[in-house]
Amino acid sequence: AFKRKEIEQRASTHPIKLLEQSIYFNSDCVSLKKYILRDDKSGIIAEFKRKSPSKGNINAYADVEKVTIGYMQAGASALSVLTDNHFFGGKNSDLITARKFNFCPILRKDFTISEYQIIEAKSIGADAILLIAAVLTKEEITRFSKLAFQLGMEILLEIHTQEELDKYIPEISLVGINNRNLKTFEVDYENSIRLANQLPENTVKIAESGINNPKKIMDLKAHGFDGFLIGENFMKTAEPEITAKK
Ligand code: IGP
Repeated sequence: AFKRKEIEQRASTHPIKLLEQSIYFNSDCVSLKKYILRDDKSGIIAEFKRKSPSKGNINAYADVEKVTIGYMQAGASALSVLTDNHFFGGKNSDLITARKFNFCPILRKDFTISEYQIIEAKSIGADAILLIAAVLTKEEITRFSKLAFQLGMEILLEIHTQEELDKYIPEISLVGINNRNLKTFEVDYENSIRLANQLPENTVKIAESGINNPKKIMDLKAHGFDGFLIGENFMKTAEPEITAKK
């Protein structure tokens, strides 16, 4: 509910007309799918995350420029930047800064529940947005993806359960399977592998959350995952950009 309030507030100070004048709104996006599938890259989407509901403070005052440049130098395929403030301490300006200093796909990580946020994502320089099946209807997923595609962005659809799999639509080519249950914060890889096996062959499969060592990446890769979304394991250290290199 407060997400809606927050959006309403931003919509009054930053109306769509203004967003549409941003240079990023009028620029082409970089394809997340292409970068994940490039074989000279790790498949890792490195996430900039200041705090989280499960862990509290992770690295509240981290420097976006330093961390995101370091992530890319360490071999990440793409970046994910949290812009939700309430739960994750993120802000739109974090993504804008990441955009200024990096040429690579950037995923805007937020709880997207309205069309306004999709236009906003494009205007701050995002190449892809996350849609969380747990909080959206299939109709909303269809409508929101259509708008994102019109703006040249891609969708990463996040699922965690069998029921959420029914909200998948074939227009979406990237599916994220969250290893972590957003309600209990429990991490379950078996669940992710089971769901991945049920996705169409041609979807790009991203394993999300709780990944904290190279062996897990190898395991998940062997089970058909193409991409790996990693935040906390990098961010919890004083120098996330150095940890990512290891
Ligand atoms: C990253 P981790 O455990 O590596 O920090 O997880 C990412 O998967 C996680 O931040 C995430 C998330 C989300 C955050 C997955 N789905 C939805 C906000 C909203």
